[in-house]
Amino acid sequence: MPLEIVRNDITKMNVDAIVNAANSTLLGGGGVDGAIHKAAGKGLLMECIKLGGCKTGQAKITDAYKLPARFVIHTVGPKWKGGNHGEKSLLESCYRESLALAKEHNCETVAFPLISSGVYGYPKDKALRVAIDVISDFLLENDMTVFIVIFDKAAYKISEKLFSDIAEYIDDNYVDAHTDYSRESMRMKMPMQSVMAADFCECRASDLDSKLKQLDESFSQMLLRKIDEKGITDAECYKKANIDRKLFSKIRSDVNYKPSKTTAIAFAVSLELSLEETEDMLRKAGFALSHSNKFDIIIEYFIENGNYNIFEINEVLFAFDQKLLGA
Ligand code: AR6
Repeated sequence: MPLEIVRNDITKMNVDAIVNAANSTLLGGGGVDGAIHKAAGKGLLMECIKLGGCKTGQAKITDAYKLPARFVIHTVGPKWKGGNHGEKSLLESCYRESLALAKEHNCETVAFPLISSGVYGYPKDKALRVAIDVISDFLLENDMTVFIVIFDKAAYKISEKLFSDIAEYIDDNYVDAHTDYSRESMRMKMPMQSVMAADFCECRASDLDSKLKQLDESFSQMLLRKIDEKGITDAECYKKANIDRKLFSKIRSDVNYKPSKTTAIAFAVSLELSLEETEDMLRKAGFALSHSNKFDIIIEYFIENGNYNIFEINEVLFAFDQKLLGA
């Protein structure tokens, strides 16, 4: 998945580069900066001393010493002063500059903390939005896997309004899973062997043969047809779906490819399919949307509201502890 939101300690991330939310001296501090310096060891500070500081919105790169990563990219986020002092564009610049440095050093995987959202006081939901917007724009043009590392999920929240809208939508639509369970167990009580035997007798071999010849369009065929109908390129489609190129090529070349449910939905979202079309596409991959689980209801909420921004959907799925869309 090109952009992933994960919960972790960034010093543990096994990636090409981790990004440090530093201060303009680059000589260490508290928060994530302190944790990175502590885990990397003295060598990092020695190299940072030679850099001569860094301006807000800019970034500099060093080795990562004892960290599992290869590089540390140090960037200086803005201090939050109410939002009218250019904080947003400075924060955007932190992400852009860091990504440019990562690209220059051929990094394939990069992990960011939520820059400025701790000591510097940038509201976490706004900081996350900036991170997602800049990174997803970058990924439209570049192949890289980028992680946004959320450290303290308790403190992290999506916008109150969106959260409560979705919570309400889930309340309205959530069917107690027990209903499904009891239906399922009823079905299991049927004498399966006799049902199967009877079915088989009724269906002679030649019937079966002709039925097999009338196979419906497969998932992969529908996906390629929809890409053509929408007049978009393959790359536009898989990037908007947060799917990497290799997986897309696999699907393209295998007419019978069976995607995971999250991959199938990611494509439906990137193609901006209606709910009905989404269900059709899911059926082709052997899945359905139901009101028995939160994941499906959240997806339905976004499609019904015509919001096809996969990164926003993932932000909400993350907040509700659900699997994210993409590969
Ligand atoms: N892994 C991932 N994220 C972390 C970790 C960690 N180990 N530790 C904290 N965070 P902050 P800032 C999160 O304060 O706001 C320093 O003293 C944290 O929950 O580290 O940019 C510098 O030297 C928060 O969401 O950075 C500067 O003086 C995010 O990282 C100043 O703080 C950023 O919090 C920079 O402040």
